[in-house]
Amino acid sequence: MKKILFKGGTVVSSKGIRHADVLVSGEKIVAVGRRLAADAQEVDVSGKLIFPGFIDAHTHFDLEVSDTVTADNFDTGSKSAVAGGVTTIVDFATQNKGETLSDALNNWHIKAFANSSCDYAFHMAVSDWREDIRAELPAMFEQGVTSFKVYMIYDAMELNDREIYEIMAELKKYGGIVGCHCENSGIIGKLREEAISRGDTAPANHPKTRPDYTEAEAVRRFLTIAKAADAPCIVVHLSTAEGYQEVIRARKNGVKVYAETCPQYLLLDDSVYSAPFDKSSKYICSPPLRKSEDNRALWEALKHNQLNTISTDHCSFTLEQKRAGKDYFTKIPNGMPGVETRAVLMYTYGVKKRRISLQQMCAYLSENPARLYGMYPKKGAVKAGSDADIVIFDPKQSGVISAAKSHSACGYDPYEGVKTVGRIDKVFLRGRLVYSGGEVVLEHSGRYIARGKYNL
Ligand code: DUC
Ligand code: ZN
Ligand code: ZN
Repeated sequence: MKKILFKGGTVVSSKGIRHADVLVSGEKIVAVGRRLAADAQEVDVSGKLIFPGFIDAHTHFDLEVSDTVTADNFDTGSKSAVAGGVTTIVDFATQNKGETLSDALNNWHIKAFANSSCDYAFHMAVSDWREDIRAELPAMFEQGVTSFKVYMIYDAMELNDREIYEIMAELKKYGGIVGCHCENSGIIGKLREEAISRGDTAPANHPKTRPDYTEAEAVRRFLTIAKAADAPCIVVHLSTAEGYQEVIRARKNGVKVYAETCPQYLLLDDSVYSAPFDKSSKYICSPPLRKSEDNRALWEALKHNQLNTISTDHCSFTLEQKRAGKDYFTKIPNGMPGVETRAVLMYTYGVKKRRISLQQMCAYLSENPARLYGMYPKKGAVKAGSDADIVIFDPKQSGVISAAKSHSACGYDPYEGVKTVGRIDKVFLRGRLVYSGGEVVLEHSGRYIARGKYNL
């Protein structure tokens, strides 16, 4: 069995940082400690940080939506992931109306199989709740799908409160957990119609027709449903201070609620939407970018460990695809890339700006998603027995984000020109070097990860 000994690095976990060597044998970490010696290939990592491979628990690769398909499929999306230090993604297998959950899961296995350069798992997005779907749930757990997503808005994927309640109550029986896209569909739908009929068709109308209270109301309603069903739940891509207040309120009322945010809700704001179409359309995502006060409130929440994960909602479309909405903002496909830049952005604008600690960065990007999505300690830890998913991070390097260097098929980067501190130096996936020197050096070695039940 091939052995690798990482010598002289600083190992990061949610509990602390320590100088330690890491010994890997085959696919596993076998020892972490001072002055380890072994008959192994030595990798000098002095001056570098060793993180457990990052997990992005919110990606949309190869998703058909808005009459098109995302620019990134599992091939390009997963290469972009490993270039960002991500060794595991949890993508959303998405049920189309009329399909079974097994259809959706099979479709996602076909999309990912032999195409992914990082390990992958699936949540199941339920879009069509029927009695035969209820009967299928045990089979999902048997196949390692233990978390589910519901949408309160989004064309054909939208469910009503009763359906969401039924899904939550049913999944509770199996130890499942439900994440929700929380936006008020009725109000937003009407505001969009009114904007178009007034002739307000430019991208700037996207955030105006999705005001912060439409997220807060939906968060509150979702958490009320969770309380009624007495079920644990996740608010995904939380974007507003008001929505955050609803999370805190529900926790005080005994609701077991986890919350995810994304770099775009921490670092970007809605001022970008006043730019000309080719610039502003790049930032059209749902929920939209918010105000700098919202950014600040979410950083503060992270500082106090009140949020649980930072994922990306990577859902990329090229500028050509975005131009489908050049006459009507409602036709712009929603989403932006992010899987490649998350870690370095969180290091630069989180850790270096002292908004979060290095340990918190590790928790939000690796350990917490591993626990929340039933993969810990196989994933999310640099510990004896864990998969040897390892990020060697060089804190002394700096860089500038540029689409020209990106591995995504998106063609642009929302953070183009942004200066960063720290660099992903090398990435190991189950003991094999997959990324080094700015290149993906081993393609398509990702495997499906059947997950256990949530445990955070
Ligand atoms: N939001 C987006 O912007 N794109 C895909 C799904 C989502 O929730
Ligand atoms: Zn969503
Ligand atoms: Zn999403």
